[in-house]
Amino acid sequence: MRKILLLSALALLLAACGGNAEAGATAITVKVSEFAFDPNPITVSSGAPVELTLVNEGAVEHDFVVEVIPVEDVTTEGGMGEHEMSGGHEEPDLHVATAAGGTSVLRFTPTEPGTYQIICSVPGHKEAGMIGELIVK
Ligand SMILES: [Cu+2]
Repeated sequence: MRKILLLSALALLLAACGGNAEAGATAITVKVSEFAFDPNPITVSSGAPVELTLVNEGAVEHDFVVEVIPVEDVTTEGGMGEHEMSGGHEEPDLHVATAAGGTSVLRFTPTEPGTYQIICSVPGHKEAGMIGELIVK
C-alpha cells in the first residue's frame, strides 16, 4: 500500500513537471531548414492550447505562417519581429520567424477542425517547396 501511494505521488510529480510547455499545452517541436518543416503534417486538437517551438537548423532565416485559421490566445516568444515576407501585406493569423540557428515559440489555440496550409513566407521559400500541413482534429 505504501509503495502504491509513493508511485502515485511520483506520477503526479512527473505529470506536473512534464516538458517546458505551459500548463496543459500540447508541446510540439518543429524543425525548419532548406526547405521543409519537420514533422509534416503537424496534427493538433481543436480547443486545446498548442505550444510550438520552431528550431531553425538551416543556414538562413525561416518562418512559420498560416495565413487564415480560426485561433485564440496567440502569443510568440523569441521571434524576429519585422522581416521580409512574400505575399500579401496583411498579417497572417499565425506567424513566427526564426533566424538561422535560432529558436522561437508560437502559442495558440485552434478553434475549428480542418486542414490548413503552412508556408514559409521568406521570399522564394514557398516556391522552393517549403509548404506544410497543420491538421486540426
Ligand atoms: Cu524558409
